[in-house]
Amino acid sequence: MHDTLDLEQFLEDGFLVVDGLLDVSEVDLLSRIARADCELQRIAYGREDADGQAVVLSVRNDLVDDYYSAIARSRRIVDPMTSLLGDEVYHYHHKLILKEPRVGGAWEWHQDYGYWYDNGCLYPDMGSCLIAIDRATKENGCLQVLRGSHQMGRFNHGPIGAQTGADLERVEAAKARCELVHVELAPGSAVMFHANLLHRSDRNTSEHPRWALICCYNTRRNDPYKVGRHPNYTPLESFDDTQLRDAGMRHAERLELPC
Ligand SMILES: O=C(O)CCC(=O)C(=O)O
Repeated sequence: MHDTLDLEQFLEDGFLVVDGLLDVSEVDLLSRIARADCELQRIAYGREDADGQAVVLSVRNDLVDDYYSAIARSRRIVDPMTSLLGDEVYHYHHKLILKEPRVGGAWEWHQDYGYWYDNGCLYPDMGSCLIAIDRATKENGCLQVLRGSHQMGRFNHGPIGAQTGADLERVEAAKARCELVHVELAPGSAVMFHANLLHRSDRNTSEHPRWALICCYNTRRNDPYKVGRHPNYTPLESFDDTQLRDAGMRHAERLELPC
């Protein structure tokens, strides 16, 4: 993960796929925890796409003693993110995307920096790691990206449905120049992507759910100049594999799940 080739690829494409970031038992535990987690359902909310179909998500700014937070702290993500973004990273927030069969809405074209710019982040030196909980395919609305579009800088963003989307005239021009990639992922595999990468996803028209955990990071030197919707710089204690496993077991025990 840390060799020069991967970094060059990330700088060129704006994203990097990491197969098997979580192994089969780890992602199975994540899936069981998320599906048994009433609190997750309680705080989840919908954001309607341009056609009025809602995509459901649950966002958390704080790191607590649970499996989602432990994954966000995992060195398997934090170390490569540090290399890819070229600075110490801190946890900006994490979220679960709950795209349900037949009803899960689309995400309109956007850049995450389009969302985060107004939070006082002066640089686009930010990134996310999307980890597939369920297999992500074209049919269930996997992430789509425009390869290399992060090099175009930030587009203007405005309302589309109940979401915030990138200027569609510019998106069309970007589509004519950049390859559209459907990022299909096996459960446990991940894609790390730059905050200026244009991305979207389709509605889930399939019979299969498409849940994912997205961990978002900001860099230390990009500490927001004002208080925004997500945290300012806070040193991130990263976790080794034992700490990750132990956090998963504690979370499963609290939910009374067999580990
Ligand atoms: O999971 C997806 O389809 C996209 C989510 C996304 O783009 C976001 O949360 O900013």
